[in-house]
Amino acid sequence: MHLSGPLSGKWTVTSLGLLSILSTVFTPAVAVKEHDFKKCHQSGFCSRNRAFADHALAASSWQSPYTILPESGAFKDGQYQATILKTINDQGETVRLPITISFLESGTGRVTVDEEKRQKGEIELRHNSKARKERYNEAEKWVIVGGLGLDKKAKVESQDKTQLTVKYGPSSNFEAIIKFSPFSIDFKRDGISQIKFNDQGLLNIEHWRPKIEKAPEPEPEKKEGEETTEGEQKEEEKKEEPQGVDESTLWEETFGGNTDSKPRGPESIGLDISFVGFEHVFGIPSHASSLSLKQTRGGEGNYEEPYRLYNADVFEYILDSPMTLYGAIPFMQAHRKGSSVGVFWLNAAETWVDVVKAKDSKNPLALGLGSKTTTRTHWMSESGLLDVFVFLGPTPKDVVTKYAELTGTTTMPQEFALGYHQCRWNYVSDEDVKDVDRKMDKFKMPYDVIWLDIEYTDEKKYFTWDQHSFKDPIGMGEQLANHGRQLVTIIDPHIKNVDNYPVVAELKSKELAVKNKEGSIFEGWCWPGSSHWIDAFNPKAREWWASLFKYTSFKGTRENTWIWNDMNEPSVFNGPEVTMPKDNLHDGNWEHRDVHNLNGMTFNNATFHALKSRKPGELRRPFVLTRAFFAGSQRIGAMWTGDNMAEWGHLKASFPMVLSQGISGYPFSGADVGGFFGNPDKDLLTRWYQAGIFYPFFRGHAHIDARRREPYLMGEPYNTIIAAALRLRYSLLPSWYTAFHQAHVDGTPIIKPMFYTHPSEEGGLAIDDQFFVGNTGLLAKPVTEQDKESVDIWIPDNEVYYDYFTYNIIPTSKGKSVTIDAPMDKIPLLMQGGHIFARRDIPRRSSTLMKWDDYTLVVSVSKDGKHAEGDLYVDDGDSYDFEKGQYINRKFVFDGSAKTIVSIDAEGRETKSIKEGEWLKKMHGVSVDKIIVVGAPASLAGKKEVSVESGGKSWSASVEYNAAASSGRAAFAVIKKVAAPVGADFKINFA
Ligand code: NBV
Repeated sequence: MHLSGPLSGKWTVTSLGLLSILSTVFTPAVAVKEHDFKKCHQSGFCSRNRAFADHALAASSWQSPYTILPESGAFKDGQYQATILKTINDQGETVRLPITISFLESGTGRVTVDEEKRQKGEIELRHNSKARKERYNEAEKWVIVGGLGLDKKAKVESQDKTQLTVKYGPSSNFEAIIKFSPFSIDFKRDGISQIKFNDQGLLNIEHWRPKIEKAPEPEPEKKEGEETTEGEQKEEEKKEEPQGVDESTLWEETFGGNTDSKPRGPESIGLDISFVGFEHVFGIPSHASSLSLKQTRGGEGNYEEPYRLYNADVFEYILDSPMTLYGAIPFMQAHRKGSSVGVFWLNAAETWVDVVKAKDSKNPLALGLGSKTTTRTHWMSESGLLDVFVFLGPTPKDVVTKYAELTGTTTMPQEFALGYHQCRWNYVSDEDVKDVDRKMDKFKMPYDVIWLDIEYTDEKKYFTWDQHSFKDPIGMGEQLANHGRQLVTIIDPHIKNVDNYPVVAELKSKELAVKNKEGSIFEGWCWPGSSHWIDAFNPKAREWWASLFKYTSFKGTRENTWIWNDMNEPSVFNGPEVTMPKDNLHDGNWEHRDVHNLNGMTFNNATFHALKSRKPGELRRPFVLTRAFFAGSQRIGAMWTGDNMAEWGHLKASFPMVLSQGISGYPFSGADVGGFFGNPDKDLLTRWYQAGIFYPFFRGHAHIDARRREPYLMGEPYNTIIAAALRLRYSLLPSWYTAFHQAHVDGTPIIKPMFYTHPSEEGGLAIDDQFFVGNTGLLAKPVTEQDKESVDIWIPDNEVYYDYFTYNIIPTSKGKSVTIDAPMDKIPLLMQGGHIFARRDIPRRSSTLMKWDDYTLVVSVSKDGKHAEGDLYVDDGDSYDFEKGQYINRKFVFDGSAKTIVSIDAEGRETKSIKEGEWLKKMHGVSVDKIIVVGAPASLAGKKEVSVESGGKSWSASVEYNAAASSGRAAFAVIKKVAAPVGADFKINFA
């Protein structure tokens, strides 16, 4: 049986039986069916929380029903613990919500609210469900890897009956003013409010309650044409709970023919978080939206819907939309000139976020002059704890690094993973793969990895091969290895429910699959037809999963085989919103509802660990790609933005998306080059390659129905142009790797938006189509529009900017845009003065084959001619030996006054102190061999040679100096045959 073209309606199938079943449960689509996914009003808790907000904001006398019992509070060792009382009815009945406010050593604040179990309100499951009767409290276990140490120096500065003020943070300049009644918190830095919780009174913790079956009230009889009077309306409102709850959505909910049994009833949490004086908020990926988030409660140019975070298989997604996509990171940064702050909402349930911006002017006569905008956000999650981290900056980098301290940083990748990946659904046989491999060579197009989509398997049974088409996977792997290349095979979480498939037999017999609400194995539909899903929350399931990847188990794989995890939202064709029923059960009897957004990460994590144990004694960095993700997924591998389309709009949308990933702690990201669905024309594909070389994860991919589009098929001049783009990526790989290392160290984004690099320049805060690459000073703005032959690049500062290719000095002015010509064969790329970055210039087939090549340094001298500096980080790109000091981390400094270029250890390590392993020893033979000085000082003019000193020896290197040209080209010098070992200190003297 063989399926192809399943989503376009063009089913070719050898088993009509399966086809007819599948097509009834999963109808082919042309574009995302928006109506397959909920809008806020179709999600009970979202609409209730929005209604709650409307009610609260409309009523002038609204008072939030949450009060801290002052006598319940105690502050100890950096932590304040108390009980919040929530008044739940007019009779003054209350429920108790324990609150913990932690002040962490890093200066991060954390507010956690749980619900106390009560005798009376003790949760009674309404159905025969085995679901756990607690608010989900294990998200932390999956997400947080550090930074929870309490700040013992945090202290109560003042306290009275109404409030408590805690001083904390690195210089005790942070403050949390906790008001008791109604409960609210004002987070200040240097005495100025930055973030406020419950300032609008939208805190809403839907307490557990028994369901009281009410007999339907008879409608009061009305005469024809009679309308409800205002007075009657008010009476109606009074009958509701003080919070204005609409009870119709509290219990069972049905959407698209699926009913969610909701055994625990309503239990959502909602909170307003105001960013005081901030006009821009960023983050909460993934959405096909702008980097600076839009308002979501209507009005011109705004969305009507909140941003939604509910991992889903939203193929052919629409652009400029707050609709949910495949992954979720509930982290938000707010930024204005002089301040950056952020919050991390640690909750893995379905979440919606409303964003509203309001001008607040202290002086009503100021007519808006001098008024500030405050962004008010409203967070709503379906279940679980209220658990929010607060970062007070003050810089974007501070916010990002503090977030990374909690959730971890980008995994240090396999070096090959930074090269180009060639994918399609599907390469049809091992011969096909080998042919593509040869053709890429023939057309001199470097690439590192070729990918196999689901059709390589025997009827979608993972860990098997289609014996007819892939007769010799090992031979295929060997050819790739001989060219320094890798293979990635797809493994999805749905396991085909069929006889004679040992994988499913074990999954069942060992009871390692996700269960349905009754506690029996969950069965749903996906590519293989009837399937079960591994429950990677279960440690035993992860252990078993690891056993499947051993070279001896997954036959046909070898050292250069790696894994792609798709469909792990999880995608369930016949499930609600194409995913799993929320009342399904995971390990520990947690409902799927509680953990949905974590699900994909746990599966991806299981695969990551499986790859680490494929062979005893072999400890290499795994490479895994995931589609679904959550906060923390950055520690595992790369993600991509899913099933985009071969349209210019999708190319353009990819940059805000990738930038958003980067500032949300998960920079190892990219979009399918060429667009997954459809057929890009040659211009679009070429522009997409020129743009894709700037995605941290750079992969071309195509749908099974799309025409073949390997880059060499484009013909001239496109082939040459694409090959040049690929070469540019490859020559800059040392700088990309260095940027990845920085991301690994502290969570720094790999490509950086203007607000991040130039936080004080208001004109750049919303720009999301240009970016700097790592610390190279390379400023790129890919062409993303049809027939465009120029781009306008916004210039953030007074530095000099050189064209990357011509060395022309670009006439720029700070805060203004400059037009750069960009005919089809030109990539708009500028070099900001003041940087040094490394390249490897020898063209080769793959990154692996460049391993021992010498380096070129490019020095782009600052405007004043005096300075440039940069870094280079190198390690073996494969093992974990870098954790034991087996790496090279250099800092290069050009000093125009001293007339020197030096290389020193970036961390001040004594080279001799490192016991060198094999790789480091071999690196003695690798040099910095060429240095190109752009904006070269006059002291290099007329020089034929300069002296090089290293390791107590000195020698000379030759110089070619080119004076500035009337065309605008800067003076530049090429220093050749430098022969300075890359791992050692050196000094070049051009006095
Ligand atoms: O495995 C097939 C595809 C894959 O090519 C794509 O990249 C994924 O995002 N997969 C989705 C399943 C179905 C796509 C319509």
